[in-house]
Amino acid sequence: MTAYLTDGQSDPTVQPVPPSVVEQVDAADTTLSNPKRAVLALGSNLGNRLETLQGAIDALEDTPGVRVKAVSPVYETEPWGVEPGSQPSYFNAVVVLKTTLPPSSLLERAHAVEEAFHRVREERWGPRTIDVDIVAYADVRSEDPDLTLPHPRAHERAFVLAPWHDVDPDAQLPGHGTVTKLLAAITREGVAPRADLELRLPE
Ligand code: A4P
Ligand code: MG
Repeated sequence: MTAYLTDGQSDPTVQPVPPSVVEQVDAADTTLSNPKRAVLALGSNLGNRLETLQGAIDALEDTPGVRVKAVSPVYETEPWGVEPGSQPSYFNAVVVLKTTLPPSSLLERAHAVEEAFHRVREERWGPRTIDVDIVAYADVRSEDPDLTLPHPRAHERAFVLAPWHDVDPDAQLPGHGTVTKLLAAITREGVAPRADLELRLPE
């Protein structure tokens, strides 16, 4: 309290805070104390794939409002959706995050991480230094083409489901059931664990 204000007098320079603003601030506080769980899939098939995956994980951890809670084993996988032999193989991994960012900000951050690793978009499903996809964000469902949740192809991709299952055997893909059940229904052909490689959980 400033010395020249006597008890009972209010400072005439202070504007009352409208109730709508108080509500917004309170809602933001709830978000901060209530981080959401998000699952991201990382894929790289150009350059130093392991180094790039680790760099992307470290960059995610360096994001305010993001904590990387788990990092999966690395899988070497045949490119999906393209002519066999037309692209180098991928390294794929999954990370589990706790985040106070809303889904749209998390996607922006994912794109910023892709740009930091010089990802060039020339063709759909083209080779890339890094792809960062949001597989799931809490139990949010969205049909928005800019951010479809869960990721529209995650349920049929062993290169996403196998590493996710490794770090969270009880995981559920919203709207699709357990990852265990989804994995049992698809082939793991072309999706090989690389036990000789390891990604670090940032400290
Ligand atoms: N977008 C919509 N929903 C999401 C989401 N949940 N997460 C939008 C991330 N992005 C999402 O993505 C295209 C647009 O999708 C973006 O504008 C974004 O707003 P992109 O990363 O620019 O392009 P892309 O990755 O080539 O296209 P797409 O359709 O996302 O491809 P996928 O399905 O991610 O497939 N084979 C192996 N073995 N391993 C791989 O990792 N990855 C792909 C890419 C193909 N084959 C692969 C792998
Ligand atoms: Mg993508």
